[in-house]
This record gives sequence, C-alpha cells and structure tokens, in this order.
Amino acid sequence: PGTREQLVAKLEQALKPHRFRHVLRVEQTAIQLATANQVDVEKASIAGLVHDYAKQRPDEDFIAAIQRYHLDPMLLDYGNVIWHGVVGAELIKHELQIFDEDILNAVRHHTTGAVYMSPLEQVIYMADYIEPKRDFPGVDEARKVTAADLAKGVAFQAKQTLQYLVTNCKPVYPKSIDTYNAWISR
Ligand code: DGI
Ligand code: FE
Ligand code: FE
Ligand code: FE
Repeated sequence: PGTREQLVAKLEQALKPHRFRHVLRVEQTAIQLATANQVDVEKASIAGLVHDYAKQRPDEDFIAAIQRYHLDPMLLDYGNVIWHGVVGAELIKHELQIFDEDILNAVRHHTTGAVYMSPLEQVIYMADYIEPKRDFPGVDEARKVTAADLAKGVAFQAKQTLQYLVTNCKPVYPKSIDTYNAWISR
C-alpha cells in the first residue's frame, strides 16, 4: 500500500476536488473517533482516505466488477450509491493492494451499515456522517450522541437514514433495514 502520502496522491487523482476534500475530512474525523474508542489510528486513516475511492467511477466499472468478482447479482438492481462502497472495496483491494479485511469491510459498510460492525467499521460509518462540513437537520445531535457513545451514534444514523429514504420514496437496500433492526435497541 505504500505511505500515506502515496495513498493521498492516488485519491487526489481518482476524485474531483470537492470529493477529495471530503475524504481528507473523513480521515481526520475517523482519527479522532478512533483515538476516543481505542481503535487502530493508522487503519482509521487508511479507511477514511479510501472509503469513497470508487465514487466517481462509471457504472460499467461496477457492473464488470460485480461479474468478475462474483458478487451478489442482486447488486445490479442498485446503483452508484450502493456500489461505490460494496463493489468499491473490491476495486480498492485490486487497484490499491489494500488487503486488510477490517479496512475493506469499513468501506463495504460505510453507506448502509451492517448487522455486525467492528469498532473500525463503526468509526468510518460515523466519520462519513458527521465530518465537519456535513450540514443536515440533526447533524449536531448526531455528533453529540456519537461523542458520548459510538454505538448509539450508529443506531442514530441507521434510524435517520431509513426515515430519510422512506420519506423521499427512495429504494431501501435490504442491508439498511437489517442495520436498523440490529442497532436500534442500543
Ligand atoms: O458517499 P457519501 O456521500 O460521502 O456518503 P454515503 O456513501 O454514506 O452515502 C450517503 C447516501 O446514501 C445518503 O444520501 C443516503 C444514501 N443511502 C444510504 N442507504 C441507502 C441509501 N440510498 C438508497 N437508495 N438506499 C439505501 O439503502
Ligand atoms: Fe460514500
Ligand atoms: Fe455515510
Ligand atoms: Fe463519504
């Protein structure tokens, strides 16, 4: 994988400037959450940097990867919003040579969450949601809840996201519902 500087350079190439700056903010937020929750800070940095690596890839790249890596064909019913994490992790593994499964799972689950999330996965899921430039109703509450209790932050995001999706008539990826059910009682 090389040094952080080499990784940052690859991300700057792969992403538009606004998305690249988001990624740097997620990295910093992830480092803070990792420090507060006894999570490996270097893994948090790498996962924060790469979590949206595939966000700006064309649909054809994801469709090809779903076939090449034998991922669930049900994924074809969704789009970039779901693919850039779940399928993006495979692109990261093969193109950036990052093989740490905890980091790859943090990427896979950063949009929808998952029933089981390691502390690193929770850190990335929350850092993406509350990085300093995020500005949506409830984000300050999300920051407070997450600072007090990381798992409660996960539950908060799962509930808010599901509510947002239903209110706006967006299709809900089954894993998003599983995440809600698994975390809401925490
Ligand atoms: O890539 P980012 O914008 O930084 O953040 P993200 O990957 O967490 O994506 C957030 C968006 O994903 C947000 O607008 C809600 C949407 N989303 C999350 N779960 C689902 C979903 N969209 C659909 N259609 N279905 C889902 O289950
Ligand atoms: Fe994302
Ligand atoms: Fe997110
Ligand atoms: Fe993101």
